[in-house]
Formats: sequence, structure tokens, C-alpha cells
Amino acid sequence: MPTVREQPGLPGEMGKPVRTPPEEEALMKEKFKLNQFNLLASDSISLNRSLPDVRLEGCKTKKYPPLMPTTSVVIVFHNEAWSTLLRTVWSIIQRSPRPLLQEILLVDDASERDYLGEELEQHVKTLPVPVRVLRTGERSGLIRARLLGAKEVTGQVITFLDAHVECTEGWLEPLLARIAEDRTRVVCPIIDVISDETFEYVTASDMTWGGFNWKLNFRWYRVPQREMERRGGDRTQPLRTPTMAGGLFAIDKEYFEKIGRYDEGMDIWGGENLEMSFRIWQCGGTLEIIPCSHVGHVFRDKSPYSFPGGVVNVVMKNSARVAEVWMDEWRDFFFEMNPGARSVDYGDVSNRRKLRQDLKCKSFRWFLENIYPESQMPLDYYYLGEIRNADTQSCLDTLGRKSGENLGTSYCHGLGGNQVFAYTKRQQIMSDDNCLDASNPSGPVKLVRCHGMGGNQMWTYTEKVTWVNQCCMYCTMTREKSVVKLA
Ligand code: UD2
Ligand code: MN
Repeated sequence: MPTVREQPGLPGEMGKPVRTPPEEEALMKEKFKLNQFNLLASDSISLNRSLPDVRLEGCKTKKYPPLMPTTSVVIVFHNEAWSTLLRTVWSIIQRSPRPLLQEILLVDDASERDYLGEELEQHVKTLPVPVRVLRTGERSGLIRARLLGAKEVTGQVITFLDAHVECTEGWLEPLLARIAEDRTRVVCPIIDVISDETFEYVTASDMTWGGFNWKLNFRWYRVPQREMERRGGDRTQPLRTPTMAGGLFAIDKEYFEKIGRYDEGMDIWGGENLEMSFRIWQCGGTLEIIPCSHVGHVFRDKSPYSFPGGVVNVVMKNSARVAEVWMDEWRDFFFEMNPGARSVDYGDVSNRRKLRQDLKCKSFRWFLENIYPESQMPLDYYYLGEIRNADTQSCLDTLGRKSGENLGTSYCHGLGGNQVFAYTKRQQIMSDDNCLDASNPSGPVKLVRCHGMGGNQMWTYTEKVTWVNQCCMYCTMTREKSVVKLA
């Protein structure tokens, strides 16, 4: 393994930010559009730049078994920049023990940029580890592209990475060690942040894990106390996470096959991360974040590429498949929150449902009760739907507002979304991860992140219907013709 030394004087060494001089600002802005990150900065950084060792001290002295499974690294890409793609590859080459690295598979998902053709194929032949370029031929999306890569894997473990990442010192050993002990563990590194503006390497918190909201967006949330206690307060210990971000993880190859690979019916981007997370947990596996393993990723505000079929439709379709196959009754939260999803053609899910049966997977209730009790999906609830004022016939509406803000009422559109609330058996009135909160007794009711501790967020049914403070304080819940007291 070549040692990674700082190359003094070069931009971005040791993960430092690259500043674009003012005279190059216009060019930088122009090139930013190509990949939705600062390509000018990336191109100025060496392909094998040095990075700091960001691990906790307790990680640096850990010993790993001498015999561990080998891994093939699968990287799918569509129109990736040369410098980010090759820096990804170089960071793997430089920082993986050679005996553990079987090969790197680059799966080109129908890129339209010339340098990713013959030039890339010639270039990878010069690299000191086996690197193969595979091509999907037509645009398949990242899910089917990964499936193509996985088919060709010859190592014992598949490690999936995005095409704009940088692996840091010691990233691989702790991942493979977990799998060596138990083949049903699926493991993710901590995903650090490579700035899309300056390419600075910034470490992410080891106190966050993966969750999701009613829209089925993946979200980072704070690790709850109970998980810290299970790990004996040791931050170097593997963290059991309800869901994964999706791009960076390692899985035993046979286990990947056994547990149902990926859902081939999913297009382009999105949803596959939650699908795989639910599937792993519900079907007997374990999903972990390994805090001793750090890989940086360029997070972008926007997607740089086209979504044939339209981005909203594609993501909605993929998420609808997740909801239909894995979430049982809790599918309703997704469809109420995303009214458009009801009319989306999500295709045939019978194979995936059969897989769930064949593997004798547990219910979504089991997942919520045992793996993710902190989730925003209420375990038991009386009602999910609109909350209508019986006198004015207007509906409670979050107006798309955030935690800490007032909500309001508006014409009942019957489409769900901002007008959908759940009345839970813990007597909360929820909209996604926010709850109606009466912190000020004289009104108005606010939306506040649900704390689950009753108090200002505990509401009771009454028979009376009244109107207080402009805000809908007493409304009826139309579906069950019951009345909920809102203050
Ligand atoms: C995150 C994941 C990503 C994936 C996605 C949900 C991380 C760091 N990233 O979004 O891996 O799970 O959530 O689907 O967890 N690509 C193709 N063909 C396409 C579209 C994308 O090959 O049609 C490639 C793309 O070049 C990249 C990878 O797929 O290498 C992931 O795409 P992304 O970087 O746009 O996803 P990201 O990081 O926003
Ligand atoms: Mn990415």
C-alpha cells in the first residue's frame, strides 16, 4: 500500500479547502452547472490528495483479524467528472490493504461524456489494482446499474460507493471485520462531507443515525440515549441504525443475493435505500454504521442529471413500491402525505411481495416497535386525515410551515399533504415529525417537533365545537365524525 503523504504546496492537500480566485469566479460558476459541484476546484486537486486521519483515538489502536473476506468495490456513475471519479478510485487504492481489495468495478450508466468512454478504459489499465469498466448500454438508473455491477463481483463482499467520494485511513478493515463475524450484517461508514464549493473535507457527527419521514425521505436524526447505552457509551462501537443513506455500504455477496438484491422495478434514483433498510431489518439482518470507518462524499443541493420521466414521478414511483411492499398499514402515511403518489403507476410488485413471504420477513410494526420506536410513524393511532372546522368548513393546514411556526386553516382541498394529521393513541396531533403544540395557552397553536412527553402536545376529544383565536382550536375530524379539542 503506498503511503499517503502530503504534497506540500498543492491545493486541497490534507482535505483543506480550495479557494477560487475572484478572476476565475465566472468560469467556476459556469463549470459548477456540469456536476452541481465546484468542478474547477476539484480539477485543481491532485487525484491522490492526502487527507487527515479523522478517526477517534480508540479506533486507531483496534486490531482486526488477520483473515478477512475480500471485497469488490462497485461504483456506478452517470456523467461523473473525471477528477472526482478518479479521486474516488485513488482513495480506495491508497487506503485499502491490498490483500483485501479484490477489484474495483466502475459501472457506467450510459454517460454522454467522451472522456468516460475509451479514454477511461485505457486509463484504468495503468492503475496498480484491477479496475474494470462495465456499461449498462442504456440509461438504467443507479439501482439497475448496481445490480449489473453486483453480478460481476468476484470478491466475497460487495462494497458500494458513490462516484464522488474519498476513503480515509482505515476505512475498510472495520467494515469487513463486522461482516467476517456475521454475514448478515450490512455495514456503512460514517459519511463525512466534502464541500461542493471548496472540496474541503469536513467530518460528520458520529451521533446521528438514519431515519425517514412520512414522505419517505431519508433523514439524519440524533442517536437516542438508549442506543448510546446499548453501546456502553463507547462511541467507537457499531451503531444500529434504522435506515441507511444508501450510497456507501458493504454487504456479503451471498447475503446480498439471498436477501433479494435490489428491487429491479425501481428507476433512476431514490427509494432503494429505504427499501434495503426495511428489508434487512424485517428479514433478519442487521444494519450498522461503523464509526471507525470514515468516507467523505460530495453532497449536492441539486441533481446534475436528467430524470427520464420527471424527477417527482420517478422518486414517487420508487417510494410507492417501498410503501406497498414493506410498510403494511403505514403505507397510508406515505400516500396521504404524497397525494400524487396515489395516481402514479408503480408497476408490478408481486415478486417483491413474494420475496417478503419466502424470506418469512417480519412486519413493519415489528420494525417500528423494536428497531425504530423513535420514528415519526405513530405505532397506534385513532385517525389519519383532514381536521375540519364544523362551522366554517375550513381545514387545519400546516401551510408548509416548519417547527416553531404557527399553522393555519384554509379551504379543504381533500388532497392530503399539508392538510393531513394523525391523532395518535398517545394523544398527539402529528403532521410528519411535527406535533401541534399549545405552549401559549391563549393561542395560537404552533407546530413543534414532537417530543412524545405529553404536556403541551397532548390533546383530548370533546363533544363541543368552538372556534378560538382565529386558529382552528376545536375542529371535527370528518372521517370518524368525532371532535378533537385542539386547545
Ligand atoms: C443518496 C445516496 C445514493 C443513493 C441515493 C438514493 C449517499 C452518499 N448517496 O443520494 O447512493 O442511494 O441517495 O437513490 O448515500 N447514478 C447513476 N445513474 C443514474 C443516477 C445516478 O449511475 O441514473 C449514480 C451517480 O452518478 C452516483 C450514484 O448513482 O455515483 C448516486 O447518485 P447521486 O450521487 O446523485 O445520489 P445522492 O448522493 O444524492
Ligand atoms: Mn452522491
